[in-house]
Amino acid sequence: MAGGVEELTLLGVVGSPFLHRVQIALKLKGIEYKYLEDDLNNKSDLLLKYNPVHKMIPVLVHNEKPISESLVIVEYIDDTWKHNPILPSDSYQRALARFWAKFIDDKVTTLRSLLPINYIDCDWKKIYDQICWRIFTVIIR
Ligand SMILES: N[C@@H](CCC(=O)N[C@@H](CS)C(=O)NCC(=O)O)C(=O)O
Repeated sequence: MAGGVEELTLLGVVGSPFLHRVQIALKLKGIEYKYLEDDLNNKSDLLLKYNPVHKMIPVLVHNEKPISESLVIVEYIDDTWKHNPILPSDSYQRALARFWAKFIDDKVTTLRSLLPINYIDCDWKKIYDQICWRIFTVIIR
């Protein structure tokens, strides 16, 4: 917003690694924002309005314009506020950074899908065995 006050709101849920990724980017840039905690069991109208495709947090709303997908948000932050760059300036190094970010995303999602919804009362030994096996199959692929 040229010359105006920036309005920055972040929708999230405490404990989400995807939210933390965005929060770290904003912290590195020293940018102030308003945080709104959502409830994934009862998603807010704001979340459904701003991320109608995936209905997932995090969503960054910059001057009424919503951006979703944590990696897309981090790149938007880096593009919009140029100080303290997050991605390297060299295009090959940037490609590598994107490669590893995507790699981590894919693996986190794969591992998370193994966790039961009610993981407090689950059989941890069984879960541990499944995760080890899954990591093994990913590595040898
Ligand atoms: N690829 C997305 C993943 C975001 C994601 O998985 N968010 C979870 C919380 S950690 C969510 O909103 N889940 C709600 C749902 O699946 O309905 C990103 O990087 O932002």
